[in-house]
Amino acid sequence: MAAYRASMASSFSLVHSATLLKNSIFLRRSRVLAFSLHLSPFSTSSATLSSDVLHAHKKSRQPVAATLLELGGVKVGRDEIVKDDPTNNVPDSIFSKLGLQLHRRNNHPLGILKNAIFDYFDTTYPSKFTKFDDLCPIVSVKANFDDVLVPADHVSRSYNDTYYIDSQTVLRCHTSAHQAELLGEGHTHFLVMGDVYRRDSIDATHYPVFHQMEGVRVFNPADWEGSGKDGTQFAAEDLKKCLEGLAQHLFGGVEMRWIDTYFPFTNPSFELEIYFQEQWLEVLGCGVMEQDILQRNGRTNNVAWAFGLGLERLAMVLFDIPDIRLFWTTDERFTSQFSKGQLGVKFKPFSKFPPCYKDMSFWISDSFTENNLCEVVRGIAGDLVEEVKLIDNFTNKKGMTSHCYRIAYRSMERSLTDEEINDLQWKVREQVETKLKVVLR
Ligand code: FA5
Ligand code: MG
Repeated sequence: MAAYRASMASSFSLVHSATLLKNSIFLRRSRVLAFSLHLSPFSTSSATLSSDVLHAHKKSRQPVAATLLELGGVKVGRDEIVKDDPTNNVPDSIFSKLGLQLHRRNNHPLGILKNAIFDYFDTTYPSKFTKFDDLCPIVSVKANFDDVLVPADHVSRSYNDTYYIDSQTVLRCHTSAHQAELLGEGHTHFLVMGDVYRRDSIDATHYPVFHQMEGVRVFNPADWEGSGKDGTQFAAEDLKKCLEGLAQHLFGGVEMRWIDTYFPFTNPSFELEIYFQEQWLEVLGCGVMEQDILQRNGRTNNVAWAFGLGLERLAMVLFDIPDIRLFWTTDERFTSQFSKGQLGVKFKPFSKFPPCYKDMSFWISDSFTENNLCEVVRGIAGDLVEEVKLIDNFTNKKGMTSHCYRIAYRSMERSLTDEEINDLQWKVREQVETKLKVVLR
């Protein structure tokens, strides 16, 4: 950790701002099935299915074909996760990421960051926090949403935002899916690190699989009595102190600010933003846990704080990683730059290939959503797609709405040929028309 300690004394600055009440799109799910993922950190499971792997650079590690994932002794087949059923919306590109557990690789930026966060908690609160990093990402709707009080009509529950295996089972969309279960088991201080899944837009900071760390700390009345504060105020202050300390530990000099926000499971709720690449980047959500969650799990007289931190966003800042897709590359020119315990080593781009832009205009249907479009594009282009951006939007006199999207194709590893891109774009146009019921212009 010496590598980043050096900068700690510099420009740490915190701007407290109580502005915007933004509605965050988080997710969740419920019971962990009776198994947990136990793939070797370098297993690529069914990675042969994903187009990004098919297009991988020659030097890359080759995937091992497998149709079964071993989940804590229980074998789960692709057919149980990717089903041709209206209650299932998990594509092969997502299935191919299950069980990879990038956060359990000590030489991967996400593993290095996870270990550094664990270190911070071990040092600051010796022997206090129990750590989990291999809880199964397949959870119940109850665990993901109900148990953390996500309202029945909340947008995060929709098929547009969450990957459903069936109507009662999802791929967790946040690590908060484990809060209730762990509280119910009697844990009062815990960290949960895991892969989470969301249907989302496509750009440099959004990817449909990413990693979160959940933290929960429960207080007893004795902790806050005598402080002159009520339990909520005490917990909120402790939470901010803890996370500011973590940011100091990881970054030293970085500009950040607190934003008041809303989550169904905390009140008050906050987000921490870090200034990166000339904009404010939201890196975590947190707050004082709703009493209902504590009470339902046997903690009647307690107060707790909770946070959910996005590992990729933090790692991008720490390691200077410009695009979230890089976390998934097996190109040695990326992987060889990182090693265990080396936090804050700056990534040196091995080469920069030009992007290729393709525009596509169509009349949308009522059911059109950008997430569905992104899913189609990813399904065809995999990690060759860098961004999908709405660049024009108008409604004509007849009430028909036209959208124009610009798709940026760029490989992180090699140059793409015109022929290859035209072929991808052709397939995208074809599927957009058939699957999304839009009319191309
Ligand atoms: C949540 O997921 C809440 N469960 C966090 C929380 C936990 C709040 C406990 C309160 C108490 P949110 O949707 O904002 O919140 O996601 C948390 C973080 O995950 C974000 O700040 C961001 O860093 C990261 N994140 C969200 N979506 C993506 C994405 N598509 N790609 C990469 N990182 C993402
Ligand atoms: Mg958010």
